[in-house]
Amino acid sequence: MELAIFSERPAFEKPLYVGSPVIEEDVKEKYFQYMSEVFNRNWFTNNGPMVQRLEAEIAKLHGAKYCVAVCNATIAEILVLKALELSKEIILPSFTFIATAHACLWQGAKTVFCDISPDRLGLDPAKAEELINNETCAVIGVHLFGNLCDIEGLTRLSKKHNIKLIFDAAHAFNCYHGDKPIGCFGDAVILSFHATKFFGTFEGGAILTNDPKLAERLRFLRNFGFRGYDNVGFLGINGKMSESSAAMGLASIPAIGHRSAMLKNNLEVYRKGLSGIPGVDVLQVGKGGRSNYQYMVMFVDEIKFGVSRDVLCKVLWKENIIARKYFYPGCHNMEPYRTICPDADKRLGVTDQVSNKVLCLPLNLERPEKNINIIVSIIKAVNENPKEASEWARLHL
Ligand code: T4K
Repeated sequence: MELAIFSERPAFEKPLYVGSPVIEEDVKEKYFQYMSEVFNRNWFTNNGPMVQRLEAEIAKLHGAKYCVAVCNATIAEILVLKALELSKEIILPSFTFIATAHACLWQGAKTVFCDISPDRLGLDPAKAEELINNETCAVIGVHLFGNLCDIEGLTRLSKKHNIKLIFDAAHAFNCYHGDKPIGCFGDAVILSFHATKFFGTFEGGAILTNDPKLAERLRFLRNFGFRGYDNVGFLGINGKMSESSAAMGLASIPAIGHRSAMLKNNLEVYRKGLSGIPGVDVLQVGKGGRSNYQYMVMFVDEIKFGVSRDVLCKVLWKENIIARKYFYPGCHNMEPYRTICPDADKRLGVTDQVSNKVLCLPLNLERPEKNINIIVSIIKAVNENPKEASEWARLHL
């Protein structure tokens, strides 16, 4: 292929985004139907019937006794930490979206960043154990990109040291560890229903738990702390999910099987196309369980590929392929963590290596055989023309 950076026109007329929602026609139809019910009922939020139905469906899908729906996963995480009164040291990966760390700080806890294992990109339990002391109150395992972190290792660790175990499962809707859904593990599991997620409600999130007391407390906390009318029991917040979001969730549930199959197929097209390009590796997903295949993640080895991940990313953007470096540069390299955890980088070798190589590509694409193969051919062209690509990137800083 002629290197497209030499041409004025981008390879795609419209930008292709990572996490771009593709909402099926039958989902849209069902959503409008549900919304007409909502308008007829004239009940729009505050634990409405749509929210309650969605909670029941999501709890069942994930093998959890309770599901508490909220306005987004960040608030979900803050509420869990608050409900469990976790305000000392919390061990978490730095290789995650910044919300995981922010939730700890909003709750007044100390963030202790721990390294990840290179295969699953999840918290390394052995390294986490080295960071446990008398102040440690919890560990947060993050299931990234539809892969699960080491659930068994972290469960053993939390039991051994009697600390809480929370899973940030923002990317793991409908994922399984072995033959068990993710809601069977940990003290609480947090889901995100952001528009860019596999299962979206525009904005939204939920907490799964098997602990009735925790579920009850979370319900009060998401509603300002009200315990019935005229009585507030503790410091709560407005974390409620609207009926409109819940309607979108209910309308989307029947589509999840088809979505996973479509994403899995697209991932396979990428994998085949990219195999054989030196210095490019595609993240394996779904080993040891079930994935939702929500992200296409690859790693670029600068020496073998010929140019850096950043140069490749820049060329892709020029072609309207809006690749993302999730989760570069790691939370510990961003404020306020860079200031409050200045020594964290000394123990985050794998995190640094991975975050300097990672690149997510748009996956939710129609006509994958055509579109993904165009993306692959651009990556090949960069690999075959490293000098030209680097020079172009240098001039377009
Ligand atoms: N834990 C983890 C591990 C997470 O990844 C996240 C969120 C959370 C916790 C917190 O969940 P929430 O509180 O959000 O429920 C995006 C999402 O906003 C965020 O939810 C997500 N993770 C993160 C990985 O991605 P940004 O800052 O990258 O968003 P933005 O605006 O750059 O959009 C991402 C891409 O999606 C772009 O390429 C454009 C495209 N897009 C976006 C929207 C909103 C669309 O195509 N359509 C849309 O409607 O954070």
